[in-house]
Amino acid sequence: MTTEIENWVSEIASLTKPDNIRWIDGSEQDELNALLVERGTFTPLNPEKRPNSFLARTNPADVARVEERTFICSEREQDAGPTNNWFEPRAMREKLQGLFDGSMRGRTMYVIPFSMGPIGSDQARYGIEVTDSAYVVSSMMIMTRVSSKVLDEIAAGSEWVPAVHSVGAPLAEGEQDVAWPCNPDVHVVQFPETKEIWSFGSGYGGNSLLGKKAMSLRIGSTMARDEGWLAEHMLLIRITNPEGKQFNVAAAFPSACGKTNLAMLKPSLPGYKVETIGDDITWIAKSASGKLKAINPEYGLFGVAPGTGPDTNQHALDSMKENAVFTNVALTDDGDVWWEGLSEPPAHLTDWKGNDWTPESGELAAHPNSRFCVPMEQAPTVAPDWDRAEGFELDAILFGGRRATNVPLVTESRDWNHGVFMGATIASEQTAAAEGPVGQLRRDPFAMLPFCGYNMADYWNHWLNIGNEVSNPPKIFQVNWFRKDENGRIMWPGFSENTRVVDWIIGRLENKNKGQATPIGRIPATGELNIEGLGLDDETMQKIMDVDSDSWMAETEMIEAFFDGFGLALPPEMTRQLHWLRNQLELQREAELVNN
Ligand code: OXD
Ligand code: MN
Repeated sequence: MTTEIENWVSEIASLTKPDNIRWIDGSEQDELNALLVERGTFTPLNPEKRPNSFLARTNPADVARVEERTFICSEREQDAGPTNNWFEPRAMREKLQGLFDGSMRGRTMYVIPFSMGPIGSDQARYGIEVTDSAYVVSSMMIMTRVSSKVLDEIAAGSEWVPAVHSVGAPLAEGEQDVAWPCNPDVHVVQFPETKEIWSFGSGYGGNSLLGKKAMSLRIGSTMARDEGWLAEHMLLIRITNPEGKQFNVAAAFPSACGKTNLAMLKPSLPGYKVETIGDDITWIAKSASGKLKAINPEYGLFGVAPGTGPDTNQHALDSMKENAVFTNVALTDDGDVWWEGLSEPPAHLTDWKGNDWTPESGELAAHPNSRFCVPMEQAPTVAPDWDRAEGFELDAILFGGRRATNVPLVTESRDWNHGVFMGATIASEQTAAAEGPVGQLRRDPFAMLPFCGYNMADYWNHWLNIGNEVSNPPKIFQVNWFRKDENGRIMWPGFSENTRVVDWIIGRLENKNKGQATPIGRIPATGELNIEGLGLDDETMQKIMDVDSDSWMAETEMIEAFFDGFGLALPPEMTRQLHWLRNQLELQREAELVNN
């Protein structure tokens, strides 16, 4: 072990003042789970129903990522950009010193060496998280590769990211602990220049499992900018078509927009196979052959439970049959888990807050952001070689959002730069994964709004550069499963039937489908999308694919206003793309006038 790490650990310990320090090597899972049961943090589930699985109930105030308490502390405010909460680094350090001073009193400080990516891969990056939460240690063991081998890699000269986490609930002498200690003064802080993470107050997922959003995306994106790669909020799958050809596809969707479902897609068309490589985060680098190659830096799934059922994602259900940690779902009377969307509601449950629940209660039994956490290997769809060190060369990148209007089922970008424009302008109706009003449209560029560790406009510029530096970049598409008709009904059946969209995309990659040019990109030509057996009439298909010049013209106004927020940092290419789009819409409008 390096003295650098030892010194850092003692420095954090003298600040936080834990009762003791425990170095974790990855072998402690069972012991910690037993401890969590003893403390009441974990409720063991019925082993006959779900072996070696547990339910955690958080404090009802600690249930989601807290974006307004997430800070990017770069030296210059403009380097955080208008979409991040910037805080002056020295002032933040002072604040953190106050918050963390004595914050681990009465607790054990765990030291977790972890790797994002296969240990030893040139795409892997290492971190050390210290935390006073055994729940965090147990979850980190599922979500990352926790191993003392990481210390060897660091000793051999690899860089590492220091990550400090405390629930912020010191225990006085003899004070009884609560099942879910936390502190309302949540701070999730990233220092991009020194590549450090400090998180205080929350034990919940993205706030406390610091390998995930904090390291793999916020700090990851700044490492990627500096080192010439991309750290993305994307799933990663390998698709085999009926001819046996394989295609690697990454896809970015805002949180809770069906990413896990696509990652484990159960194909509805015969002869297709979809294998899961990752469900949330993808790191993309340039490959020697002029393509982009990708890995999943994570080691487990941390998926939203509600809405997961036999019809929507049987594969996800199969992944959590055992060795699963559930957070904030409901408990059945026979010691198993339940959430809205799993099945018909049972007559009685214990809800996510620990209260009695019946269908008449008029409340959700599971929190809408409740989660399941399982090792990646348990996904029945996992690619046998999912964690190969060399990664997967990308054939296509998809951008999605939850759009009731305007955005067709699938659109292919004209080229890389247009694809970056598509990624920059995706929007989604707000979901439950973050705090805030559900249902409002929010622009979520690259699904990275809460996760980009630097100025979003500089990030777009980085994307433009990366694609133009390789000879054979992936093709970029935009998809939208969620378009609604005038009665507010989602028109496309979605889920397994999204295979049909994948099928069209592959047809484009193979140059078998021609598509049809529109001002916003290429959509399927009539008859190209296989809708056999779906019972969708021509009129509905027309509405699903429609590109309406007037409402798109209005959308360009919104995009322009959004872009204006980035001031001079906005890459001129984005403005050029916007002008191009407007010209095309004008032309379409004129053609419509002539035709009518
Ligand atoms: C997640 C998220 O937890 O995006 O993956 O919020
Ligand atoms: Mn996510």
